[in-house]
Amino acid sequence: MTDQTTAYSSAPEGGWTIETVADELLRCEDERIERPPFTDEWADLDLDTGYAIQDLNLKKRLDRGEKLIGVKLGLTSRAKQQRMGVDTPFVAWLTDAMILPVGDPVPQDRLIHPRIEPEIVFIMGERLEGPGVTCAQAMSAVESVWGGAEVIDSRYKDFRFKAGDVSADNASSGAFVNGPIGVPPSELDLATEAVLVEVDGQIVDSATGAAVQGHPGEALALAANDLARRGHAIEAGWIVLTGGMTDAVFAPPGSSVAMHFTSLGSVFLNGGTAPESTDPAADSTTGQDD
Ligand code: 0L1
Ligand code: MG
Repeated sequence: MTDQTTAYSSAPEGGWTIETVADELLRCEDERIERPPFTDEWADLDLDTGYAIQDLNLKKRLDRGEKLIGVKLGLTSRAKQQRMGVDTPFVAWLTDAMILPVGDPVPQDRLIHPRIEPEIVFIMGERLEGPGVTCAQAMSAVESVWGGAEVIDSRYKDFRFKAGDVSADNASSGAFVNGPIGVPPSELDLATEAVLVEVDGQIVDSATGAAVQGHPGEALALAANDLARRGHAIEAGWIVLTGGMTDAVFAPPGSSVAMHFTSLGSVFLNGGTAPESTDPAADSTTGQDD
């Protein structure tokens, strides 16, 4: 893990430190509370500081029994970058607590304002370690390719954040589910693999794999190279979510969302039911907050 924790802990800004931001983000996640971005008060909370916070919270997740199972990329497509107003792709952690079993509804009882986005997903056959990894090298380490859906959930009100906020927040991690078909990467052209996003019976968006850094393998290479900077590699057997191909769609209770891939099958998700809340005014699970 990075030693930035020590570096920043003695220099709080706006009263926040790496440790207190990490604690607050996990508390917001556990208690389903949304809050303003920390950069409103801590202007120097940049991407790398966010990574230090993310790493600290990974340690806490592992300490409480979660297992590290892979990584996810954030903001690898123009659609996502434009929507969120942040143009820096970045990497975050996946643990087994984020797996959504096929057929389960969106877990509204543990999320604040979930949104769903289609993803090209890799399962790694070999370890991949940067720096200097190319797209071709990255793809040769992939065992299988899947279509998937990520249920993102920001701890920030209205999903308003800067790069440091969102990297600290583990890239709005919530849950993810893989589709029904996994194929060796040699069996399809990932740049032209398309997805249609359907909400309540209407097609609302579409993209191809090329939306993700020109090719999802580029995103995988980016992840390996970025993680190398942080002292990590992508391990064999890990799952890699390469980033939302389109903007994410709301997933309120009662909604029905499907991601239809050309060759990788369809992923269906239903919005489930509204969680019980003791404080309805604080319950933001409709997600219609921006
Ligand atoms: O909340 C967000 O949209 C940031 C995470 C981005 C996830 C992605 O691009 O796949
Ligand atoms: Mg995503």
